[in-house]
Amino acid sequence: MKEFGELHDADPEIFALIGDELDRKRTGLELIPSENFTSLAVMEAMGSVLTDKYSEGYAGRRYYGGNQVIDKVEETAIERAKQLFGVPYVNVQPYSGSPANLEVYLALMRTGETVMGLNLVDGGHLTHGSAGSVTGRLFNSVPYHTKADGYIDFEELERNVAEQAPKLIWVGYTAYPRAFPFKEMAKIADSCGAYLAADISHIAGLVVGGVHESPVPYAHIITTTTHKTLRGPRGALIMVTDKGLSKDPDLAKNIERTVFPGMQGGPHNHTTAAIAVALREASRPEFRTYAAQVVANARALGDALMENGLRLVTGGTDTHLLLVDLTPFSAGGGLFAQEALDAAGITVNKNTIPHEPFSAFYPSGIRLGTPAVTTRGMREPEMAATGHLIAEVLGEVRRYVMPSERLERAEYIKSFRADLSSNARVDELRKQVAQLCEPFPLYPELSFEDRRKHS
Ligand code: DSN
Repeated sequence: MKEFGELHDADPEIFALIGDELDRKRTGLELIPSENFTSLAVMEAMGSVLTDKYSEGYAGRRYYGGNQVIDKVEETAIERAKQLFGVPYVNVQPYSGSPANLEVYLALMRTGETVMGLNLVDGGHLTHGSAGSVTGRLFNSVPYHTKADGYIDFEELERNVAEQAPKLIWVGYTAYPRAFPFKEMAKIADSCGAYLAADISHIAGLVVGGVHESPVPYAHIITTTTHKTLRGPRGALIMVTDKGLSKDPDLAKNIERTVFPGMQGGPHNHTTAAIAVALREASRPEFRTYAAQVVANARALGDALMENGLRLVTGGTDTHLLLVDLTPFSAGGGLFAQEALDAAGITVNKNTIPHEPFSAFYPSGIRLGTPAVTTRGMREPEMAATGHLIAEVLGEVRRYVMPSERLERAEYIKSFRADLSSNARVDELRKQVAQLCEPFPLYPELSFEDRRKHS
């Protein structure tokens, strides 16, 4: 039993809050597709003495003394990542996905050069050139889009590529429920000599688990966060492929210099160690079973949602992720759906849908995924039950329609929240959610709960 006694005594306030978060997770369905539950081994590495050490530089080339052990930790993480993904170069130091992606730009491009990534509203990532991100301000961003059916519009992309000759094209998405089209994107990037960077943050676990095609033969550079389907700590990797090194033999060196000293200081060694642990876990045969179940669960959840009358963007999924289109009953209704589901113990996020008809701030969809519930041990029968519960909760709020008049929205949302807090059916559904979770105990070894009761 891990009782966190030191934390309990030193800071009862934070101890209690961590206990509250554990309760929330234990009694609810975690369906945010970019979240997962790490192993206790990963958490132990994160909570280790490695957090105390400064180690700017790279193994054998550090600016501080005392890095003999840290060098081995970092080399272990690098070696495991190289093996697992099948690439010749890996940098394990990026603090997280957004810095990793910015480091790719800064290694490859001068400001003002052209980048193409999927439009944010259509399922792309902020760092792929969106206006709100520094990547959209430093570089000339010409986004590509999805068609009304939710699939990528390759014709538009090919036209723009021929006209604009981008330096960098991103393939990789945060709200795209279909297989990432590495081969098609490589053909387009190669046609104009652009670098192709695959951001596989969402699907890295599916790639190493053998249920999604690998970008390695197609991309020059691959970035990924380590905490999504890969089930590691919050961190990131930048990889260079053989294709990347053939295009530019200095690519790995440039990435390395850009990460440190270009953008970052001391690496987070506790995270590096936890990444190494997660990579070892992901190399086991059980992880392949896990990855296959993530996709099977997403399909089962999608089927259940559709059987219960909900519409999915593209009509389904190839991955861990589903996008529900709420427009049949509530354009702009993502907020109502997210908050009602939250009240019922089902965690999702409101999300834009392709050709979003309302607004990016009040979007018309919700995004769901199965990595966390699959880690918890849930399978198709639980996904069928989850789909039914989601449809029931949404049924409770489908009468709410976001006012098109901006000034009316705050009052309308306030009254929605008041109604929701007294909705007895949502309370009842919350109990059913907790019952569904009960046979799948989460972190049973952690005893925050008991200590909190006795404190
Ligand atoms: N915030 C992540 C996601 O939820 O997809 C992307 O950075």
